[in-house]
Amino acid sequence: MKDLHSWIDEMAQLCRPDHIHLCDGSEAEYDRIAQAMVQANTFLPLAKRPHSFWCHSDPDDVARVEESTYICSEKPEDAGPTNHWMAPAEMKAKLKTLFSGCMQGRTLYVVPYCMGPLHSPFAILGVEITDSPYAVLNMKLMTRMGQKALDLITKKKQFVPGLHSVGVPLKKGEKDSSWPCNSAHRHIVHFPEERSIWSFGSGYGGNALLGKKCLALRIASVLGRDEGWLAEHMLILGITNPTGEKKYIAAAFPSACGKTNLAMLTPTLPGWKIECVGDDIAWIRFGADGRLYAVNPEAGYFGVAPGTSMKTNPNAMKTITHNAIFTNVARTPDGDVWWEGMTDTAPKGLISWLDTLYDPASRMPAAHPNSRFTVPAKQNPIYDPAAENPQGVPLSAILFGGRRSAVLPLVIEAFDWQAGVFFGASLSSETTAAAKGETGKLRHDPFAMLPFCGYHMGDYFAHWLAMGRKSSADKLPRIYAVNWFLKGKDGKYLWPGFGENSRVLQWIFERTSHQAEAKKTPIGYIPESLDLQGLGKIDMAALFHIDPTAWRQECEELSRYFALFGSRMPNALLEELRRLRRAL
Ligand code: TSX
Ligand code: MN
Repeated sequence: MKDLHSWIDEMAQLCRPDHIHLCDGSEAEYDRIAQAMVQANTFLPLAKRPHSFWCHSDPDDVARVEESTYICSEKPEDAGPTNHWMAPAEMKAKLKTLFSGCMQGRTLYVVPYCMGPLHSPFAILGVEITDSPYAVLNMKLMTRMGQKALDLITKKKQFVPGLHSVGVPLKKGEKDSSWPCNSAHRHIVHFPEERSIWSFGSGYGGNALLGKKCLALRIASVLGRDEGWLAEHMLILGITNPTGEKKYIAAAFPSACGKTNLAMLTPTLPGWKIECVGDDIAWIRFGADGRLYAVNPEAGYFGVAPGTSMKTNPNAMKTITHNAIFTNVARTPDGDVWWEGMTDTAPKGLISWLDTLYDPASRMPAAHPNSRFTVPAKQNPIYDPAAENPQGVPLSAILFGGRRSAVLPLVIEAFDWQAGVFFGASLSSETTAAAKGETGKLRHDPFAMLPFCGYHMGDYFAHWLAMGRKSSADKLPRIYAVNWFLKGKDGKYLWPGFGENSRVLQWIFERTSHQAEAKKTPIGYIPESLDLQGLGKIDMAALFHIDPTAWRQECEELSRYFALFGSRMPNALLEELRRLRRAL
């Protein structure tokens, strides 16, 4: 592994910053950088939320950029058909040109960080070099950042290097913009064999906070493949029944399915309790007892704001009352934040995410649909006591969920691990207005990992199958598919969702300890019954209807999709598909 100081020197010579700042992660450092951002007009302190700031990005820099995201493995076939690829040497040459002198007039921040609890066997160390003070502060909230991580890096002589620049050098005396970025030359690049990250041109979210999607998913998925563990796009929650028995569940959902809401669920079932380990990423490996254990590598939430309210997610609302950064939300004249769905009606005198007086007649949203809050996870009132357990938490169940208005029932249990891997590989979701492109179109997103797998997705499926062969059925978590989004003939949602999902979690909880009955269907096991006490009329027949014609079509579609992965598509999953076809 590279020596930290020689790497910093090399990158500084390439980027030519005016100053270099090695981050210690202290509160004082956070406050100094935030103050400078207030001076520079990037941050606005929020009168209604202590130690919190509002900011907005360039309108061209509002989301991850999949079209500019690359996996530069030595061989193109190791990146697979679902990733962009370029030969590493060619990409390196391109990047060196882009990064050459890109930090002139700026400060180069060295951000040492740890993903996972500091002394956990799961922990992975990283160093992000960035010229974005916004990235530094977000990394402080989202990771274990600073001196302690640096000490571990020095001791272990190991870290994942990540270079990031907004890509806008400043001439002497030139005034900076409030959100510098270089949208025309964006590159989010991963070198899986070298285990390094280079990100140019964007200051937003996953493009700039390299610990999150770049390290904890794309690079970590490669490490997991090589070392026999899993890096997953999953929430982790703890669930306790009325007699005090506790279990842990991990769940993968594509975007716009309410992953953060489920991670922080307030159960409507009396006596049940849910606590939050993580809302986005799970690193999962076997313990000595043959069970799978999960840690959340992150230390904060970078959550989508719109739709978050005291009704949909009271715990998130209580988490973001202080020490938060709000990006691209609207703000009120009295120094608070607002977004669509936060309250039924918009406050008067709103300032939109673009920092102009909001005109409700414009029919544009006041907050950007991908606007975010960044906040420390430990502020969550239901932060799980075991969330920082260095050994992780033992998983009893793994859920795969999508937004499907038809076909997929409310909940279904896989016959076994292999059938569960088939559930994961089959995951798809209907697009919403929040994403660009056509609304209501079915998009495949196997394991909710399509944008985040750092290698060939066919090999990834094979890795999941191999993990299942390392233990026994009684020790492995049971696997479920869930779908909160079924609609009736009238176009209305059939299931109330949100806190009522605790009724589905109850069935799953009890299934994993042989306390609940199930009926066998061609696809898997469905509940014999659910506790529906206190709910209005629920059309259980529609929620659990399995339409053979629709399922045959689903099989046709999956067969076409799986063909994309060619010879790397595991036979076992094609066999699952054939078995399902026969059973229908
Ligand atoms: O997050 C959601 N969850 C999971 C909650 C733990 N959402 C929001 C998705 C967008 C991010 C849901 N939306 C859920 C859900 O379970 N279900 C639905 C669909 C739905 C929306 C509104 C109602 C019912 C279902 N009810 C009324 O409008 C009264
Ligand atoms: Mn995510």
